[in-house]
Amino acid sequence: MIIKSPPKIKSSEITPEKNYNNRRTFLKLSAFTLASAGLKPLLALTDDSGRGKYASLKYKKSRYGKGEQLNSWSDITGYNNFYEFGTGKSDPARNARSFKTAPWKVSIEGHCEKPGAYHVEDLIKDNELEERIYRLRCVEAWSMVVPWLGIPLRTLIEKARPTSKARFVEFTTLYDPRRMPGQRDNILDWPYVEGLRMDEAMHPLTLMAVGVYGKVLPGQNGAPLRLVVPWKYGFKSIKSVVRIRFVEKRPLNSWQQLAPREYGFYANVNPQVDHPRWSQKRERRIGTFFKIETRMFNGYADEVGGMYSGMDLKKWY
Ligand SMILES: Nc1nc2c(c(=O)[nH]1)N[C@H]1C(S)=C(S)[C@@H](COP(=O)(O)O)O[C@H]1N2
Ligand SMILES: [Mo]
Repeated sequence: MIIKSPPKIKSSEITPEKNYNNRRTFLKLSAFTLASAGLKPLLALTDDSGRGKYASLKYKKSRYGKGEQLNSWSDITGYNNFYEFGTGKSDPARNARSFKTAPWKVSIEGHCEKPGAYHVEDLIKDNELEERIYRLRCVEAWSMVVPWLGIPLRTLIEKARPTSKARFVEFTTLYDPRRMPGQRDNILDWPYVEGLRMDEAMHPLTLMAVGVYGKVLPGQNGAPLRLVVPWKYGFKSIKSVVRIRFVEKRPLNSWQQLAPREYGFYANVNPQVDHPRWSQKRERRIGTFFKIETRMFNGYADEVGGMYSGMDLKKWY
């Protein structure tokens, strides 16, 4: 993301103070509870340092993205947006190096029959993983091709048994400024929040990833668990998720909250709808020189277009 013009809005000016404080307290508490509960170490997905050695995972190949030219490991793990670890593209690789992601629990909440706090390795078993090669198109008009390892979010949602009141899914990143130094600056109203409509969340392309290039996700890519929604701008693909909540109302995602004229809820890749400060018609594939045309829904229109038929995509950007 580029933050030039508006920023530095205090979160207290946007969110009613009371909500804001409640949210903070809740997340601080849960981080504290997890850290002090003496949870069993994660074996399947991480070594016991919490990161670093990246044991190879078991996974099956899938049909997605065959024939695409993959970006390199060093592009994918060295050029990142993860503002919790700094705003420069090379900051996350440096600052997330010592980020401990084991143990890690994910809280499933809201309108569902099986809420609870789950170890990440109980939610996603490594023998369930598949490789999905997806294009990732950042709102800043660059892109990459990434071999993710994950499971469809749908699989996880079905286990939670959402009720008919669940119309949207809200995702929240860890809030812990001691471990995520970027959260000491008021760039966004931390923690980072994202959301999907239920049909988008249930779409077979929507992935929860725990790995990349056959290895456990490095910190800078959103370890230990991150969302991947390939037809939407990259900011929808929230990293280091600690909470998944089934809600009735459309969640207010972090970038929309910061700059609602620039970033919407849907954030579908759309070359026809420019960002107010730059064109979205073309993109630069990281590692290449010439720009390429951006495709509607990032090239996934056949699969996902139907979910938006009849919607004015200029209005619902
Ligand atoms: N929590 C969190 N998630 C985030 C971000 C962030 O700053 N914080 N950046 C987003 C943006 S703008 C992009 S383009 C992608 C980048 O993912 P990658 O670094 O794995 O390529 O992560 C998204 N998820
Ligand atoms: Mo992005």
